[in-house]
Formats: sequence, C-alpha cells, structure tokens
Amino acid sequence: MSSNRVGIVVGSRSDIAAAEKAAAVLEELGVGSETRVISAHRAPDLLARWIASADEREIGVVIAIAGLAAHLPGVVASQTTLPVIGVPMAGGVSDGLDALLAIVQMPKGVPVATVGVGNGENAGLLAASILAVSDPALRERLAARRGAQAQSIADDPANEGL
Ligand code: RP5
Repeated sequence: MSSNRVGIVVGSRSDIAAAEKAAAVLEELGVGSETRVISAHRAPDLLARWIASADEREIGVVIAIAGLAAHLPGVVASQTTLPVIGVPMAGGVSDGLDALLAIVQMPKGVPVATVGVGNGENAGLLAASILAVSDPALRERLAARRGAQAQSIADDPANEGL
C-alpha cells in the first residue's frame, strides 16, 4: 500500500459510511488514504490546517463529503489546487438534492468534481483514475477491476449463452 495519496474529509460523523466506501475501493486498488471528520463551518481553522498539510501527507486528490448546504468541498477547493471530488449526502431537501446542487453548482474559478448522492465508491474510483494519470501500475489495476466487473455481469445466469 502506498502512502496517503487520497485525503478524505467528511463534514460530520453522520457522513462516514460514504467515506468508508471510498476508502475501501482505494484500498482494493492499493491506494493509501486518510479520513478526517472536519466540519467546514464548525471547525474552519482545523480544516485549513489539514489542507495546508496536504503536501507533507502526500495527498494528491481530496474527496470531500457533505450534506445539506454542503459547502465543505468548495471550501476545501478554495484552499488548494489539488483536484477535489465532492460527494453530496442524502438527508436534506428531496433526500440530497440540496447537497447535490450545492456541490455541482460551484461558481466559476474554483472547480469541484461531483459524483452521485452518497456515491463514495465512485469518488474513490475517480480519485484513483486521477492518480493513475501518472501511475501506469495503478492504471493497470483499474483496468483489471473494470474487466472483473464486466466478467461478473457476463457470468450472471441471466446472461447464459451470450
Ligand atoms: C453537514 O451537515 C454534514 O456534512 C452532514 O451531512 C450534515 C448533518 O450533520 P450532523 O448534524 O449530522 O452533524 O455539515
């Protein structure tokens, strides 16, 4: 396992399930990660300290997970040029539509990539794809995972004969 190449931050302990999904897929791909629980509005100084330490932690991509107003990914992105992937969480208006719009509608100048509501797995996979741009071995592991995924669908009894 390589060192901490993905920094995962959740705005609250209540978001931790999505962080665990991201960390699990990264571990499967041999990518190190660290998970922090830091609210952007309740602990802004701590969040700034963590972002400022990203280089020494060997963080190359950040996954920021939040619900409701979901400002966490944008606040993180405002303090670093590292790629930031936002994961909106369910629980607010229309079960996460509020957080989805808040994250995907980041105003121009400071981008945040957005995955589906609660989709920590896709956030982990996207983070791995970004790191794989400069890591051919990781690119191969990602391709192998895609191949295994396709094979498991081909192996479904419903698809016999295809
Ligand atoms: C956001 O508010 C968090 O990301 C969480 O999704 C939501 C609710 O937080 P808690 O009230 O559970 O701490 O800041």
